[in-house]
Amino acid sequence: NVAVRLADYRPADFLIDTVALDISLHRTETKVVARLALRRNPKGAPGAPLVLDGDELTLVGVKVDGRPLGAQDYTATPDQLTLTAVPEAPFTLEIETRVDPTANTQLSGLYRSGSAYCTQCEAEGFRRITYFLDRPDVLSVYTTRIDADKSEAPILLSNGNPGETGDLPGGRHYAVWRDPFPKPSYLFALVGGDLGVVRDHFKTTSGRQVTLAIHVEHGKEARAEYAMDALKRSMRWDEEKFGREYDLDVFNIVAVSDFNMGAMENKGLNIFNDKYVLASPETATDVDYAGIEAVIAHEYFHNWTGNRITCRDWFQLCLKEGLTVFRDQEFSADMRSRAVERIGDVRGLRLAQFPEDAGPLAHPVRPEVYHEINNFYTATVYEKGAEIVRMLRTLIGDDCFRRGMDIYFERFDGTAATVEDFLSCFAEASGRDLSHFALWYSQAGTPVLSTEGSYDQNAKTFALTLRQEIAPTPGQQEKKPAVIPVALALFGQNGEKLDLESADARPDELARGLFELSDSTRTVTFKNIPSQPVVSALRGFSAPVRLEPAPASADLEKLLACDDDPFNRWQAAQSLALRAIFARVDAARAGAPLPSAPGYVAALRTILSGADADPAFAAQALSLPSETDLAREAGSNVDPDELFAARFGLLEEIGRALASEAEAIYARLSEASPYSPDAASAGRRSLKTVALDLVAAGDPAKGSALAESQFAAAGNMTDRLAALALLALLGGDAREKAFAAFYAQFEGDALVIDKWFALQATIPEPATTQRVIDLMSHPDFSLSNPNRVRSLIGVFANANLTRFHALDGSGYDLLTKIILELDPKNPQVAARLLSSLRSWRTMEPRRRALIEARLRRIVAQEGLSADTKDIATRALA
Ligand code: HT7
Ligand code: ZN
Repeated sequence: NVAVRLADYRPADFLIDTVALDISLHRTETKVVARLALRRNPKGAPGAPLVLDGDELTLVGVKVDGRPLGAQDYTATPDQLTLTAVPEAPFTLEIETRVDPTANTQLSGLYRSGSAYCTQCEAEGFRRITYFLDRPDVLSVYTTRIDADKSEAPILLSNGNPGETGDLPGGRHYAVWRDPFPKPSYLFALVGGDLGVVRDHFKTTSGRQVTLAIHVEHGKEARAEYAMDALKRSMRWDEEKFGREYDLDVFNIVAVSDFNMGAMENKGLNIFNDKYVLASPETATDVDYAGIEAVIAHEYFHNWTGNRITCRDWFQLCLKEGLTVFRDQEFSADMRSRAVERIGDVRGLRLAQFPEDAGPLAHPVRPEVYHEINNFYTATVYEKGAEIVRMLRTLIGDDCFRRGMDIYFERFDGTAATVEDFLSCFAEASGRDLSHFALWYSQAGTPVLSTEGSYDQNAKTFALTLRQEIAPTPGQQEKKPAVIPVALALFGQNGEKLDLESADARPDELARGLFELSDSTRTVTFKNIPSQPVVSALRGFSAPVRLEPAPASADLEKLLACDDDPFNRWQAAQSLALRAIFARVDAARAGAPLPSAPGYVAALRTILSGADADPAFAAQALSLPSETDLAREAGSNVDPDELFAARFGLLEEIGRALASEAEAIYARLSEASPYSPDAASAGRRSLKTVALDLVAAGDPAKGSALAESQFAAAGNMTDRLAALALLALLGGDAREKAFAAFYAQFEGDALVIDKWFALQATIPEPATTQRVIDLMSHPDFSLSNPNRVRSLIGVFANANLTRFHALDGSGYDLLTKIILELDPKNPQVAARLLSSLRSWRTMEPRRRALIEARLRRIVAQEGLSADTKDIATRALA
């Protein structure tokens, strides 16, 4: 694939005002007739030929203003249709193509999922349906007529509002859909199939009645009720928080089981991976429920941030994705616990985005070049993009932020906008020059923020120096200081919060406890500080940076006890845990006795004893950093075996020390109550799981017995899966019995069997690699289904560090073989799987060499897709 550069952006040479699609669904030969009303774009190149994008298309015929064109009038390949001589006045172009949905294993364009027909057009899937100006700045009004065999596809859906329907000869029928809102082709969607439906209604603030429908596999209707509830709550929330109403008469959601990502925000017709729609207490965990709520909200919120205002080009992807992630995070925070949501979001950012930003795939939130756009739906664009919007709100304040959003909606509605357009609204609302802040969009890499304090006993002053540094990233050797909002508090020796007084800061900074670092360093000297204070920095994770080094252990213990910022209380516990684990790693390397961690254990005891006040928070604070967290924090020379041993050793120490407290909590929280997915109940269940894990860490036999009975008696999937996860870790007969019982109970329920695959892939034992290989031959596994691939292979590669990184290279060999087999079928999923090797240079030398050899083998593979080649090439650069 050729490089596409932001600097080369030019407006399209033609505009397409209306699109009339006539689609006759057929399993292998779907007929597509597209009638396009075209005119020259006054902003385009005068006299330029009309060049339409295609991808694997079979052209049947072309007409201009109703006149069939001869072969001399155009050139057509499966990937492009060029008309050199077109009328200067507006004209209609009719194109007839054939597509084969059954052969479409890429799941982009028109394809089949089960017995249904569905589409996925973002980013460049529409060109797999018909030739088009398949770019987000060409906005058109669509009318779609679909016809199909009535028994095969009684339900026919597309974007917009429903129009005429009727029967046709030969057992076929048709439906017409009209979408009055101009949209880019990536938001087009179509579904045809025999599906069950759950219906509801929503009345907007201005009185519009909207019919809501969620279409699912027959028999699964009851499992869509939570999604429907989440949808209604999302619609209300967007009205209340952003003044945004829904704008069509209907809102349809369709759940399909074959989907490359989580869901898609097509106008009025969202298509979802069924994992993010279907839930029942027996089949879905609390984490699944929270995921459904977040993804339903996310796609719904795109109706304004993405659809009504779309992106000028794919470099602006963060404009819709970062902003919409920010909005869905805020929604979840309002629906659940704000503190726990923030901890979860930051954990997600550190898990996926920090390694991306620190490795060979690092790119700015708004990239400047891409070879394959599908590879830029990344944690950087989404999650770091959301953090930028959050920082903007932090810097200008809630009121200015809301005013800026109002200006954005008002000014750019119906357009394809840019990051500059977005920022201009906040500059106007706040009166601030945001040009320096805009660097967050163009500069890759995670800034490292450090604090250094110096207390003057005589003057009663405390001088705090903030410093930032950013390491070079691919293609960006020189870095400039970013604008970093640093939320700060100082605590006295007795845990009291100190007033902030200083001549070095603006009054609003002192009042808000929010200091802007926009140069490399800044020193603020605080007055009237009675004794050496404890610094709580980056409160609420006020910027997506690494704070290094963590405060001294004594300070962390104080913060854990007294900080009124729950995020930093949690962070203090994590930092203590990291210190304790790395002390064990260092001792093991030196052959020294392994140090214990009495301070950390005592802190955890305090958390346990106060856990009832906020069980969800306590569960987070009591949890050790994951092995992946440890690998990231180590940063170089990573040996997963060492990290596993040190972490496990500390867990055993904690489990033994806190056995009675953990058992008591476990017993108390095990009292039976009916399942409810609300955040408070989920919080209690997560604390119960942490308590059970602690009991097992201290006394595996006791833990195993408790897990076995919890597994057998569980009234919901959260408890059942938590018990199974523990049994999987503890091993032995109990494990195999439980896995067999689980399978027998849920056989045929693919989303639940995905959990069964995933848990087996995480077992940290040498036999697991062969187990994964064997499971790939299981009748329920299929390389064609992305959810299966992610559950078994994705989990093995990303969450089982010791086995995936086995020193004999067996884990890497397995991944390589799968990627090469999957790549011709579904390059998007293959490329994503390969991204699990992105941090290969942080491994210790033997593993590094093993991975490099596999990456070279992949890149040398003949016929490799553009998607996988792009990731492999950049990973090796
Ligand atoms: N905007 C959607 C992105 C998406 C996607 C991108 C590439 C290939 C397949 C895809 N499916 C969905 C989803 C979202 O972020 O809301
Ligand atoms: Zn999105």
